[in-house]
Amino acid sequence: MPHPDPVLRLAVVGHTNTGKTSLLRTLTRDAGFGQVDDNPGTTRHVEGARLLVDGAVAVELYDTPGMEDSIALLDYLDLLAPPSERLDGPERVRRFLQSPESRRRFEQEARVLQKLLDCDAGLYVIDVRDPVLGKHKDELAILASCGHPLLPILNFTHSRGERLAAWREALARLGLHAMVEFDTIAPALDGEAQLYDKLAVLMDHHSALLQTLKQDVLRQRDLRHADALRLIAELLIDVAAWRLASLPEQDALEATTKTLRRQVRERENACVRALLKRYNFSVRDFPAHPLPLEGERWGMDLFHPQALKDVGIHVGKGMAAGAMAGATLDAFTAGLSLGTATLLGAAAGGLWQGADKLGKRVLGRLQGYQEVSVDDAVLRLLAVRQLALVHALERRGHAAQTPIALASDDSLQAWRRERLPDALREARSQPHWSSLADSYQTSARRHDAVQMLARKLAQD
Ligand SMILES: Nc1nc2c(ncn2[C@@H]2O[C@H](COP(=O)(O)OP(=O)(O)OP(=O)(O)O)[C@@H](O)[C@H]2O)c(=O)[nH]1
Ligand SMILES: [Mg+2]
Repeated sequence: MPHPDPVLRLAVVGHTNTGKTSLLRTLTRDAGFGQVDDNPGTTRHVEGARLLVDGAVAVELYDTPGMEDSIALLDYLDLLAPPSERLDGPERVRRFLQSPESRRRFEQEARVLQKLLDCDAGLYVIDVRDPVLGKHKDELAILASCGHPLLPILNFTHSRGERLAAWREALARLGLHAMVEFDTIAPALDGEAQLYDKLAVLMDHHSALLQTLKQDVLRQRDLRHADALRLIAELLIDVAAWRLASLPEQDALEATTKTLRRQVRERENACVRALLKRYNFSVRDFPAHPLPLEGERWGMDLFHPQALKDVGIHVGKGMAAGAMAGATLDAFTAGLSLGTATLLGAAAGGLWQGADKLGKRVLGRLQGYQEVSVDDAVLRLLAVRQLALVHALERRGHAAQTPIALASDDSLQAWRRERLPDALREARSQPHWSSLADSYQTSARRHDAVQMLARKLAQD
């Protein structure tokens, strides 16, 4: 038996406007692939894309123009190769491809059939909102005659008016029993895995490659998830540890709080951008999140007590309202044991700039400064929001055209109500753990805290 070609070639075929280009976008995680439009006849030429495993090409996917006039084409095929000649499917298609009409009236269809002949299999994309019509049956008959496996991809499964049952029955009557539901806008979490599994059943020769591809897809998904949780954990540690010194007068405290809020918003914003990037989406996908971030988002400011209440986070009596909302005046005392006399001595000796940051804080406290930090409730809101974003990103296909909308639901109760995780509580007393601080230092303990927090986030 000849050794199978190590690269699997798949033609994405189907009626016009069923979401073929959209399927390519979602499978390649590339929202910039090809042209997608509500109008039929958008894709006019065959265009390829590749799926890599460990840097090597595993699959070549080809987007093709939509089939439009299959009823007439089937008649023409019957004319070119009457049944009495008993040509088989691929022979009939080849004869058509040599005919003059393949360069004129049926130019689009010829491109599709040529590509499908060249490939190992076809993914036949169906808009399951369409009624099953004669044109679809003729189209399938012609495509099937190319002699390669066809896997129907049932698209638009989340749309109203889907006719899944009718399509399943019609496909079975045409001898197509394996099929997969795959909504290109909102595929199931294991949608790709299912697609490659089904394809492996149809393609014995390539089943090992398809299994490798499937495992890789699952591994990449896990890696993205772990990275996302680490990004959120970093954000939370940075914000929990962050504190600003302020003179104790109300004006000064309010001004410091304003600065603190701006910095925390910017830090959250950086996390949002990093998450979008990790999932191959762009900031355009999330315009609800104005960039750069100012003021209100998700309908409500991060520091507004109502924003916290709206997502079910308990706001203690201690949390200030108005200009001080979301900020906590800290009664922080750790570090005093360092020896304030030494520090005072260092400052007096002109070593202020060089003095350890912790020392400066202690010094500041001794001189009547206050420390402003972020309220627990704000940390809870940050965690809930970022987890909601990850949830949305993991369920979004790269064909999606509408902005990401975050669902508000009752999940993540732990983050709303329970005691904050130990890692965050510890961060409170470690100002140099915040990457916002000049004194920021990476350390094994901070690293462990991020890991612990990421594990906690994974439980939600
Ligand atoms: N709601 C929803 N819309 C979809 C889905 N798949 C595709 N669309 C939309 O359907 C329209 C057509 O999608 P395309 O990917 O351009 O379809 P196509 O089959 O490549 O079209 P042609 O190239 O014209 O044959 C676009 O507006 C898509 O955004 C889906 O699963 N759900
Ligand atoms: Mg297209």
